[in-house]
Amino acid sequence: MEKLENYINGKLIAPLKGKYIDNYHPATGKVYSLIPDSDAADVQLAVDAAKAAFPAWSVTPTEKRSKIMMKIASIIERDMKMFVEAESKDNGKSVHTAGMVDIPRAVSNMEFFATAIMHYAAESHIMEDTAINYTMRSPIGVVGCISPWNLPLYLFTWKIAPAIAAGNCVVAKPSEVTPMTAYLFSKACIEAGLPAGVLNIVHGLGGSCGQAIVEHPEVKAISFTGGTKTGAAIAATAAPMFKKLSLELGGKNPNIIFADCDFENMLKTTVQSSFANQGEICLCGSRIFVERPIYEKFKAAFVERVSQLKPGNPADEKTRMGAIVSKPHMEKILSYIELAQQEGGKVLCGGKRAVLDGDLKDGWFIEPTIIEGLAYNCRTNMEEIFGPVVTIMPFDTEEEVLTMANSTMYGLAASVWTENLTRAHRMAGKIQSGIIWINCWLLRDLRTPFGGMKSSGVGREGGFEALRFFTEPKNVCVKLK
Ligand code: TXE
Repeated sequence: MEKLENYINGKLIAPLKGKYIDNYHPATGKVYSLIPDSDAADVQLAVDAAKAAFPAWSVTPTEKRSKIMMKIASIIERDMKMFVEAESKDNGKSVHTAGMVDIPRAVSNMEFFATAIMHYAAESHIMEDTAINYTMRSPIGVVGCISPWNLPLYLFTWKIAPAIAAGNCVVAKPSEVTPMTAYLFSKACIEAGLPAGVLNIVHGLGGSCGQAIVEHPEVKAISFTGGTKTGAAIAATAAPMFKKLSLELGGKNPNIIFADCDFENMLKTTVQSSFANQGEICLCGSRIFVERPIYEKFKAAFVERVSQLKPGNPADEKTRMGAIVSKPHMEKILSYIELAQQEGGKVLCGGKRAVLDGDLKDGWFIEPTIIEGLAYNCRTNMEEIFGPVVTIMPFDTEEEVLTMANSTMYGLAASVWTENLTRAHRMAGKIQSGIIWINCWLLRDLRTPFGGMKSSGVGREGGFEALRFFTEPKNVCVKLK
């Protein structure tokens, strides 16, 4: 049984106490590797290494930092097949999704911030002939990056890349549910010649290893992506320690479809925005609102299209619906399908655990599920399910659909489908989300501010927003006479 190792001070090492956690293969439900069950002592080693590396790394010329990051990106690209298969096996997602989304985006994340840092300049403000102000932006020091299981390497690198590009040294913890590609990433860092201690990856549980990172007094900023509840727990620890916090949390995103939409394009994309990555993307559109004149037409077409989406072997190139990431998460999703029916919902397709054959018979698969007939403000429509489950509801007016769309505690993303430009802009102005897609979904420009409002998070990632988060600004005012 393969035992993963922590990556600390440039070396792959075992957890100090020699304790390990089972790592599962979602498609078979079986343990296939072990990961370090690290604790505060391992985190201390990582913080010491990061602290020791910071003085040199923070003054390393940006061109040199950039070159090493580009080298890491090229190694991932060279070993694309290995990373794709590892991601698929670890998370349960199809090799198609890992190969089209996760790993290429991890490469893009490294390349984007390796180049962004070369163009990142600070501001100056001239007080006529009295004084010159300039803003110095320097790296913070040792920062913590904690990432989730749904897009493992994609979200892991989305944090690490800007952090090290800006000259910080990192103590990172991937999800204990999907540690494999972070482990492979650490080997790529060693091969690329990333100096020891610049990045340290400590594997382990959130409550012990993750908590130890968040509460460590020498970790000056925390960038977290995960559940809203966990985000609140992290904020409760970090806020009184005045740490910088970036929190990318849950979502319950509306997908608003007007009768004048480009129907075929909307339908194709809505299948994607509902069930991509088994619905385990915080940006998925899980509440679908359809203008009444096309509600029945949409319902029939959507059910017909989704009924063809069969959960299959994630390792098969043809599979588009993989396994759910863990048994507890599969049970959580199934419990929400149960709840929806108790709340009066009608399952139009799916609704059950899918049982495959052969060695996948114990795998964690759920049929893509569509439910109608629910009140817009019932629990099923208010709480994040984070699986292949969507609800559909008709609406009659813009005011009505805006009230329903904005009624949850979340505010991450939304899609609006209409050919009426004025209406599109009007809706975008009134929807309470950090990201709004008009006639598209998951179309991403890495320069844009990424994140949500309300209980979907604090702060923004992406582009110069991320470099601003990972630097400390200082205003210097120089009198001229
Ligand atoms: O996330 P957690 P989980 C949502 C989704 C899901 C729910 C819980 O609804 O059902 O969150 O998922 C680490 N201090 N999203 O359990 O617990 C943990 O080890 C420090 C949306 O996977 O938030 C992991 O590395 N760290 C989300 C990371 O936090 C802690 C994507 C995420 O774990 C910690 C995933 C603590 N006290 C789930 N507790 C999105 N926005 O995309 C846990 N961790």
